[in-house]
Amino acid sequence: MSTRIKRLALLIALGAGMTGPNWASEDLKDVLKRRGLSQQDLLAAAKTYVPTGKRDEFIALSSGGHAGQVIVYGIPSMRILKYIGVFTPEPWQGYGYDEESKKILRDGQPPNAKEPILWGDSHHPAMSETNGKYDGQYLFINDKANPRIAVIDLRDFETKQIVANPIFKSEHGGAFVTPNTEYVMEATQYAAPLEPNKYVPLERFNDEYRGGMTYWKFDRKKGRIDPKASFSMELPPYSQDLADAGKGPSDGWSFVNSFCSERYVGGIERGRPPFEAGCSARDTDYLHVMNWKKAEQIVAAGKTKTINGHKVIPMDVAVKEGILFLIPEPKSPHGVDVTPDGTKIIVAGKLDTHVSVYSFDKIQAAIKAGKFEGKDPYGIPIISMKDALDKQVQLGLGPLHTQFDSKKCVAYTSLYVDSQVAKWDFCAGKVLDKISVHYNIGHLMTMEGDSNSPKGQYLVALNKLAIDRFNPVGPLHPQTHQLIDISNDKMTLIYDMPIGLGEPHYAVAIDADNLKPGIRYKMGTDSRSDSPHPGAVKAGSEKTVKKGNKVEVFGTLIRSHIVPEIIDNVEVGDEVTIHLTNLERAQDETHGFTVGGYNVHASVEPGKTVSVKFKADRAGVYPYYCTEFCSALHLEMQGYMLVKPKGYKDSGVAGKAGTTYTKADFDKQYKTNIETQAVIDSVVAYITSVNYKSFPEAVAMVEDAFDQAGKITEVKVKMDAAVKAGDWNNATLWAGQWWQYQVKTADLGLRAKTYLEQNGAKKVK
Ligand code: RUQ
Ligand code: CUA
Repeated sequence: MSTRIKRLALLIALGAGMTGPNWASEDLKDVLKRRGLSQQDLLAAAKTYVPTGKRDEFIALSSGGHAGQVIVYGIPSMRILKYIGVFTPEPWQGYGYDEESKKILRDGQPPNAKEPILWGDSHHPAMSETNGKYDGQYLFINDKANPRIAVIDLRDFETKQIVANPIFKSEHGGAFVTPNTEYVMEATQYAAPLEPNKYVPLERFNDEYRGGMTYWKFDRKKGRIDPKASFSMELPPYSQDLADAGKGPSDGWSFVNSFCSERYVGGIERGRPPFEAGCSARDTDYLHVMNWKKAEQIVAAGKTKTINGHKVIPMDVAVKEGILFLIPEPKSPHGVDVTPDGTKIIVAGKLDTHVSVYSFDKIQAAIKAGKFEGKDPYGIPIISMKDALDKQVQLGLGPLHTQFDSKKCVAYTSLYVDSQVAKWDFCAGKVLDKISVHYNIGHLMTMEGDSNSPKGQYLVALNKLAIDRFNPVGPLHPQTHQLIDISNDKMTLIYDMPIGLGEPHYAVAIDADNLKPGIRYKMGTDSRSDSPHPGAVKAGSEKTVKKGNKVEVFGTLIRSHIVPEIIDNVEVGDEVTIHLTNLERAQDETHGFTVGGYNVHASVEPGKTVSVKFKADRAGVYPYYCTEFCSALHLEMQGYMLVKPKGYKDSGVAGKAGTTYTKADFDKQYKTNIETQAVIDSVVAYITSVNYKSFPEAVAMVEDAFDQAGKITEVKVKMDAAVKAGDWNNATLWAGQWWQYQVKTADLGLRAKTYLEQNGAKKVK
């Protein structure tokens, strides 16, 4: 037997349940002592540990901060599952290195940018909702620095679209969705002229600088934002901050807080007090109350102006139509959060120890009665705080954001300055509990905490500073998420998770059962557009087409070869496009692709078609290969692209490539194949001896194994023809290919066997 076969046989023997020697082992008490763990630690470990092979209850989707990505992790284990490329290139997924994803990044470039923007300041992810509940279909996230909103499809966790805001220069209050994801909201942060690249001196700040709120229309059927059906509402230059949509009784309304309603312009270098002084001079700022359902009708009635091709409801129109109101809120507020029942709006003031609970009913009553305390400089009616307020509750220093529990009236608010989370009752207006976090918490999130039916159980504190919590890794510390158990009256801290990607401002978490991601694409799919890819081909139809100076390759990938394996009709200066379809149907059988020296990379999941494109501007030999360790012969999943100099003439010097094989070589390979078949047969015998059909995972592996085995017939025909012709070279090589398919079959068979053994398959014969 060859060593490979021996190894296969050994694997099978082990799988059959050989027992090992009896090693001395520690018990729980020993481990607690050795590691200095308390009962409390043990309890926390028991609450968070997810045993090998088991899955998490909730899936968190966190902003990747400056990395412009989304981080996916499980709760309660806090194990990171994936980083999704969103606003920035993500090499593993080929995001920004293949043509389909490059287009998404290109289409999402802000109008005032010239160079491609390759970073993002992503802040707030939002889950799509149906009737106010997380439906597990889409995720949206914003970029503060370069106002953009991205759409991620949760069937494949891929970014499908980025829309650049046509009128903002900075934003913060996004992404927040309305209860049926009719709109994705995005509010400005720093006011500026709404036209792109328009110069207006700061002296005209009050008159020509503006804020705004964009309502991006989401087309659920297409799974994309429809920019043509989207619109904005012009707002005063008040540094709009965070936003939230009404729900239940307040559905149809939206809320945005603001800071710097002083409209102060700093200038330290000119001897002026800084922004921070001038922007916190007054005791109150404004909560903006906006009716988006009515705004929709106003847009339909054409009462808008157009700026950079985008419909904008001017402020005076909004005032006249009665869809825009202001309410004073305590100095420099930060969060604004609508309660799950939609009756209250909670605003926290960074510089106030209180949270202010506004009553939606009271706001509506004031609007109906036309009871206003005055107007702001832009004519927007101001409802008095007294008329809108339900209560104020003193929580602590630096309250920021609020999330909700499954228990009625229970809310959690982050206290930035105190580095604490306050658990409180917004109906009774009293504090229930407080817990310290490490350190300076920004956002917090509970499970499905933005929906109308939060699930409670866990809370994650997204802290701004880690300081001394982890092993030091230089002056830049990891970001930290802390997991808190909120299922009991008293909150308990149960896990510290460092994240080496920052700054993750906000996160959302969904019940894992509410997600239904796919495992493969329909063969030949362009995953970024969800449509059949024009470059897709079936096995056997691969081709290379050259037209003028354009070379187009229509190739395929399957364990363990790339078709074509040689691309040699390229001349310096040609534009080369390589389309690749992954022919696999098996779960997790991803292939990657790159050509050295050309900054291209593709991740090609089963069924997907991806294109890479480059200008072959240098002559030479460029190996290409599969970049995922996909199979035993992964390293052999390779090819050559040869780029000829212009007008290259072959010198005519004879050369040689490869080894020559004899009949003896062929016989040896043939013998190996026969032995391998015996191994395969024994695996098949095991699988068919148990109830494998009751295990869909095993059935899929078995089908894939038969798929691989099925390719042997064709290869054998070629081998036989070569044997007949006495062509021992090709006979040996085709016999070798037969063996490759056997190895893949055996690999899958063994995987299925292990799976069945570990999952309690029962003997049926
Ligand atoms: S907010 S600074 Cu989400 Cu607290 Cu961005
Ligand atoms: Cu395909 Cu490695």
